[in-house]
Amino acid sequence: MENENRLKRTRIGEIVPGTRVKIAGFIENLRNKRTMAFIVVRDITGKIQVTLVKEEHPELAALVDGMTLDSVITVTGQAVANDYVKLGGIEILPEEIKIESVADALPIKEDSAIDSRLDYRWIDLRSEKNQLIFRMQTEMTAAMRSFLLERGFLEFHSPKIIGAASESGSEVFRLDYFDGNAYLAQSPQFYKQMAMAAGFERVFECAPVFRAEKSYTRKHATEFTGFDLEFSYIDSFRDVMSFEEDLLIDMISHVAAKYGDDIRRLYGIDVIVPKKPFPVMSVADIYREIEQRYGYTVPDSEKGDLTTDAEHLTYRLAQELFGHEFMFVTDFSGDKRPFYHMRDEHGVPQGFDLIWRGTEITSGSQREHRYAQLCANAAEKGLGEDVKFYTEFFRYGCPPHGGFGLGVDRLTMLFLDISIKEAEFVFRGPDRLNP
Ligand code: AMO
Repeated sequence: MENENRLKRTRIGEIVPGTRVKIAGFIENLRNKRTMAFIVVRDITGKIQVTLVKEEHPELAALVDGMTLDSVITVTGQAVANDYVKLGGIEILPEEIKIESVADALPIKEDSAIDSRLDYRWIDLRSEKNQLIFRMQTEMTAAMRSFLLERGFLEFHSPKIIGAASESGSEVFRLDYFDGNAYLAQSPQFYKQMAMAAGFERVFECAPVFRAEKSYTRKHATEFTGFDLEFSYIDSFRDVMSFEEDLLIDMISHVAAKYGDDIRRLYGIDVIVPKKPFPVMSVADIYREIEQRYGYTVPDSEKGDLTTDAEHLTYRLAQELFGHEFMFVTDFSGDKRPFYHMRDEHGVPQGFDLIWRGTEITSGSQREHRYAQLCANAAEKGLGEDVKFYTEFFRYGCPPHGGFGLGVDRLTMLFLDISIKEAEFVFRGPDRLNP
């Protein structure tokens, strides 16, 4: 009995036939026959069949009668090779079974409507297909984190409760803060730049971002995870673009190596490692090309920026002209870009968006680090007092710098061709605050 207690749990994917094991997981399938019972148990690493000959273990046979699908059990027994067993040719012959938790009948199925699935997200997430989303996402952020740490970046943690509406003021959530108000950060932008003024030189953060946007699309959430970085002593925003290319190539190579086969098997999508350089086009050139090639004319009110339709067509263009999945877009008009982007002598913002598979995944730029110019840019946008705490960062010396923000949920959805509702662990949208 002492030995029994000491047997450690083995994850199903790590079972070696010919050994005695203890496994635990959810009941995926249950066939309770007269003389035999077949229980398929699932953990995050795989599935295995437990084969019970009832005559040999009448006490276990009685337990099986109380089992339901998705109940959680622990099984101790012998792992044996058996060519007749479909699941990896291994089965467990049980000596002991413990029912850890009995499940009620499940309220959703894999093909239930997305909103019902989100109501019961923890059940929805039990499938191999959905768990792959988060295994892949873990590889994505781990690869980017390693890439940056190897290059001397500091990981920092900026506040999410802030005293002034950041960037523009229109898209922030306001909350009660004791006797006054506070806001939820819509980007770590100002704090990334504060770190540059602090002499940190290279920083990144992977953290929640809040946007009070009433958008009901495949790609908008009110809370998402931003992967943001910033670095000093650049000569141009082109340095920032080049850095992002290297980061993405490295990250996508890691995802392809670790999960490329699973993504193809479960989602039918190839992970394609992009080549450097990524194509670059100005907004004006893209508009001209998509008008000529696809007959799409951007509405006047949107001129100088990319609409969602234009983003989709930009993907088509990237493939037709360059055989590439990515496209950097530059030369946006000044009134469509934030005041902290550096402008050239013609007033053109020194920044970019990056489009992958037809969706924007990044905005970035060289920042305006000269105090007087920055204040002038802010004033031009009518943002005087609101951003004063931020412009102060630049009064006491600040290196030239730039950076970008990547949407982690957007990257995830584009890898797998799913909506952002499925790409987030728990989606937050205008109508969704639960669970
Ligand atoms: P931007 O506002 O473009 O730039 O945001 C950066 C990236 O975040 C993702 N994103 C979103 N993802 C899900 N739901 C949303 N509502 C949403 N909004 C944005 C996108 C986007 O490209 N401070 C700048 C970044 C910088 O210049 O460093 C910023 O926040 O992938």
